[in-house]
Parts: sequence; C-alpha cells; structure tokens
Amino acid sequence: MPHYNAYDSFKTKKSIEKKRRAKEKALGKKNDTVDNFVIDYSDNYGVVIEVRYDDAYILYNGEVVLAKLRKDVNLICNQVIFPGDKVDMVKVNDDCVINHLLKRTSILSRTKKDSTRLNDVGITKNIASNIDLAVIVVAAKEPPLHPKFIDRYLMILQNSNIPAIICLNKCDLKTDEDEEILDTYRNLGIDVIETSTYSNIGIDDLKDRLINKQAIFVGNSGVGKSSLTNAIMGDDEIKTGHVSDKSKRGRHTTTTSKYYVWEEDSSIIDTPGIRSLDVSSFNPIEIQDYFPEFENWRGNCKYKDCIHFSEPYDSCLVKQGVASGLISIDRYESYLRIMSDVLGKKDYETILEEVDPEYHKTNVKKK
Ligand SMILES: Nc1nc2c(ncn2[C@@H]2O[C@H](COP(=O)(O)OP(=O)(O)O)[C@@H](O)[C@H]2O)c(=O)[nH]1
Ligand SMILES: [Mg+2]
Ligand SMILES: [Zn+2]
Repeated sequence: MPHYNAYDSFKTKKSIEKKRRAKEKALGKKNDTVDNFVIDYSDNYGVVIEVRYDDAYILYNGEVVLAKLRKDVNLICNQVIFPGDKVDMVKVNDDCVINHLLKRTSILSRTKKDSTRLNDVGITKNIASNIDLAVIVVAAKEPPLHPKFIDRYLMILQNSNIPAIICLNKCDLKTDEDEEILDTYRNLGIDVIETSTYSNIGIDDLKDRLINKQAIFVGNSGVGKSSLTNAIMGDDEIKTGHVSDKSKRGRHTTTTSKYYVWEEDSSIIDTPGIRSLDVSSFNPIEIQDYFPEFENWRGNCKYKDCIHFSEPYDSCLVKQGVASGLISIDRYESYLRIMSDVLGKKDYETILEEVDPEYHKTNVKKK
C-alpha cells in the first residue's frame, strides 16, 4: 500500500468545514442567549476540570474550587460548559462564581440517537473544549482491536477539526493481526504509538506527543485510558486536578470526563467509554469526505454522484481501488457499514465480496 499523508493535518474538505461552522454557530447562539456570557479574553480565568449537573470543579489559581454559573445565566451547568473550558471567575460573598466563558478554540462533540423523539434526529452532545490533540486509545486483545471503532472516532474528530493520533495500549498482548490493522493507519499517515502500562512501554513516547497540549483520551471502555492517565500522572499528586481522588483513580470506572494537569501547560482529559458512536446524522454523500484515501480514485467514477455503494463495480473506481489492494478493504468495510447505517440498508456484505482482493486475484488466475 502506498504511504501518503491522507490525514496530514486533517486537510478539511469544504463540506466538513461548512458543517463544523454551522455547529459552532449554533453553539455560540445557545450561549449568546445570555447577555455577555461568552467573552474573548480574561486574565482571571480557571479551567473546568469536571462538570456535574449544576456546578463544576474549576482549577483556579492552583486550587480546585466548586463553582456555579452566574445567577442570571439561566441554564444548566452541564449544558453550557465542558472539561477544558476556560471560565472567568468572581467571588460572590465567599463563593466562587463562573462569570463568563472564554471563546473556544475547538469543541469535541458527537451526536447521539434521541430515543425520546419519534423521528430519527440525533442530539448533539459536547464532550470537551479547547482540545489540541485527541488520542484514540485502542487495546490489543481485550477488548479486541477493531478498525470500525477507530474509523468512527476519526470521523467525529475530523468533523470537530481536532488532530488525532492512535495509541495501541496493552501492547504486551499484541498479535500479528493487530500489527496489520495498525499498519493500515500508519499508511494513511496517522501517527500510531504503542504502550503498555503493565510493562511500562511507550509511556515516554506518549508524553512526547502530549507535552504542551490540552489532550483528550477517547476510546472504548476497558482499553486503558484511565491506566494511561495514571501512568502519566505518576505520583505527582500536587499537579492533579483531583487531589483527594487519587486513591480512587483507576479502580473505579470513569463516569464523567475529567481534566488532569501533568506538566505546566500540559493536560489530559480522561473520558468514559463512549458506547455508541452514532454517525447517522451525516449526509450520505459526505461520508466519503472522511475517507481521504478515496480521493485519488473517486473523481474517475463513471457517475459524478457515485457513493461507491450500490453502483456497479465496473463504473466505480473506488471499488476497483479496493479490489486491487490499493485501498484497505478494512477501511472500505467501515465505509460500507457507516453507509448502511446512514442509508438504513443492511446488505453490504455482497458488495464487500465483490471487491475482495483475494477474489480478484483468483479470478485473474482463472482467466
Ligand atoms: N494487559 C494489559 N492490561 C492493561 C494495560 N493497561 C490497562 N490494563 C487493564 O485494562 C483494564 C481497563 O483499564 P482502564 O484504565 O480502567 O480502562 P478505561 O476504561 O479505558 O479507562 C484494567 O483491568 C487494567 O488493569 C496494559 O498495558 N496491559
Ligand atoms: Mg476509565
Ligand atoms: Zn464510485
């Protein structure tokens, strides 16, 4: 497979960019309903480390304080601010109060199916703010490594315009098959590192990637996000956001996202496992924009509006690219799965058989 930087700095397609702008606008609107809540700058700010329902822990002047939103901000705290947000603080009597929200550089969000509504419209759920780098944490063996999770995370991160790397944790259990899956992403130009918190492998590599950044760990439950957070934090209790929480970390399942400072200007947001990564709100024609390796092929499909799904093999260059082995069949399978979700169709397996490079090899031999 050719090595090219398809994902280099997330070359954002116009359609993705448009979607992201609309999202940011909608988000701004919500906060603008309260006069002057969002401001450009303050030199008296703290960083949100954990949001509860109606209040939040803020790292402010080196201390962790519990604070509520300004009274006239008539909104629920966990709908307005998220870990990683910068907030301007004031003292009212003896209480710390969140007076303003500082403008964000990025917001990581996902859509979730809203089961309370009859129609299939997803609701947007924000996870964290001002993220410089996302680490997609996956594990060898337990839970099994599957490209479909990585691909959905990549989509969501690309949609939020957040650069991503992949970290294979539990590399002490790595198999040849895992190695092959990782190579697919290396060939796409994505930075892939391997760690083991058990054997203390790769922790320094990970730190190298995270230094001077506000980073987030995303990935399924059980892959080792909290263990990696612990490994990076070491015994440095003073620097942690949760001084009294130290003994609990790692043993308890994380239920909310939390922010940890491990070095000056270097922080990690540990997230709970996200169970469903719903991409059904994406427009079917746009899904291919999130698969940059299709780019060199798709322009030559016979039909200009080809979505490389039910179109005949002979007319679709993307399918032929997969059959020739130049586009990863795992990635194409992810694409088909996502398309099936979005289109509400189930029968993508026959499409997959049709483009299987093995099938094509034997067919050529027969001829
Ligand atoms: N074999 C192995 N197991 C690990 C490693 N890191 C974490 N684990 C185990 O994986 C399980 C889940 O870890 P945890 O950090 O809670 O995962 P999280 O849900 O992603 O936060 C725990 O039982 C850890 O002990 C590793 O490097 N190797
Ligand atoms: Mg955890
Ligand atoms: Zn096509």
